[in-house]
Amino acid sequence: MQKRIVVYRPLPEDLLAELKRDFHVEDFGHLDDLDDPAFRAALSEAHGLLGAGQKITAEILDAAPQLETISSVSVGVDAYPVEELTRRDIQLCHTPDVLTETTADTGFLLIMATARRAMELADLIRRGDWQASIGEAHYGSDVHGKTLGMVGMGRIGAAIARRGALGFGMRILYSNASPKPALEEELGARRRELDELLAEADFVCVTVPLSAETERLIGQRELGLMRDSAILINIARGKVVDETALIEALNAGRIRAAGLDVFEREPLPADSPLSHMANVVALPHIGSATHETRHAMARRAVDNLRLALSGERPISPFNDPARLPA
Ligand code: 8YV
Repeated sequence: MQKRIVVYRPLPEDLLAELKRDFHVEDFGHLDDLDDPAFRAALSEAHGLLGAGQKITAEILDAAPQLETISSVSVGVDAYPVEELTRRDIQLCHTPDVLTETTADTGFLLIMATARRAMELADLIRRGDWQASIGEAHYGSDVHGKTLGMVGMGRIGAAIARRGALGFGMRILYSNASPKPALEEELGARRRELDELLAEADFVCVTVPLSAETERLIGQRELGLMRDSAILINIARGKVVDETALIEALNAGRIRAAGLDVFEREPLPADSPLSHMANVVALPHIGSATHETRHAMARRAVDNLRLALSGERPISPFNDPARLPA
């Protein structure tokens, strides 16, 4: 009997066809509502689930009694109840590595765009307001030679730090649960307590995964420690930063600008001040969104799922249900 897979995020045609050769696939394309009755019916018989972005709850797992594996088309796993999955002996897989460099590019895009006020000044041209050579009121600030403070120094954090140190001659500080001696050696990076990093950095770049420990890690107090000339970049998850406190800090000039690819609520509500503040560059969660990388992520998710459902070790498992303590 073929195992059954439910897909709730669009997959490239070639990968969908590949999955269909080995499995019974029910493809829901882009599914916004996981309460959809047809999805729930499919879940009741599913052995594998492939998707991303949607919150998977214990209640959804109850509706999927045969489920063996969830393969997420993402590196972040904050949408999944990881302990609950492990307790139920369900394998969770994700897509690290293949998106590291693209997401680091996005981080650097935000560093450059905020520092040099690229969107604000490009808008000036769009409005037809470039009437004379620009003056001090429109100057940005340098990126090269400045201090880049990485909040989190995982794969993506390291890739941004590498761009900063090797491409732009930046001094790198980082706060991370564990020291990174190899990166200290390679990039001259220095580990700091978060408070010290916030006080010293010209750019504070958040790359930590969202967890109970990191939710609202950057709040009013932390923003208050930053220099008034500093710029905050968030490419991790919106909830790592207290958005209300951020808006206040930006409005009060307590920090210079923010470059944001992620928000507390996504899509960002149109009436959010962040959507139109001059000192904010807001992107619609495009961290990994290139043709090449999204295909590579889907490829990895399909491979993970196929391996796990065939009883083999997936390429990038997130949890380890087999090693569950009794
Ligand atoms: C995607 C991401 O947007 O991988 C992640 O964790 O945040 C992004 O690459 C994600 O797949 C959400 O759909």
